[in-house]
Amino acid sequence: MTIFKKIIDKEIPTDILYEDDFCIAFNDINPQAPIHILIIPKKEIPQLSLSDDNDSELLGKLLIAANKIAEDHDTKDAFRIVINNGAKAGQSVFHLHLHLLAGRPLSWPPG
Ligand code: DGP
Repeated sequence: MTIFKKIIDKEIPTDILYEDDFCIAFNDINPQAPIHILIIPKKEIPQLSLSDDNDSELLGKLLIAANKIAEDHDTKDAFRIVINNGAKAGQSVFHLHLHLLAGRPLSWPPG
């Protein structure tokens, strides 16, 4: 079981910033920007590449949740969504999650 599943199950107390039937969101423990929020599905999908057509609605819901969370944080017009897929791409927790980054200039290309 991943640490994120324990957060979903409320086994590890975490300040939940957003929750609906599909996902929860909370601050990243190691923020890379003034706003760095993780949006995670309640369904256990280890990484994006292991999702399939049955997850289409869920994946859309995650992005719509990101919009709402960005709006709640007054950063609707300037945020970045990142999904690290696989250890070589920087994924360290194997429960699918979106990083929502905002609150500072975000350069491109990313590292
Ligand atoms: P990634 O490297 O893409 O798998 O991102 C995992 C992120 O999860 C990383 O930025 C740090 C964060 N993180 C890991 N463990 C915890 C935790 O227990 N609580 C919170 N809030 N964030 C965590």
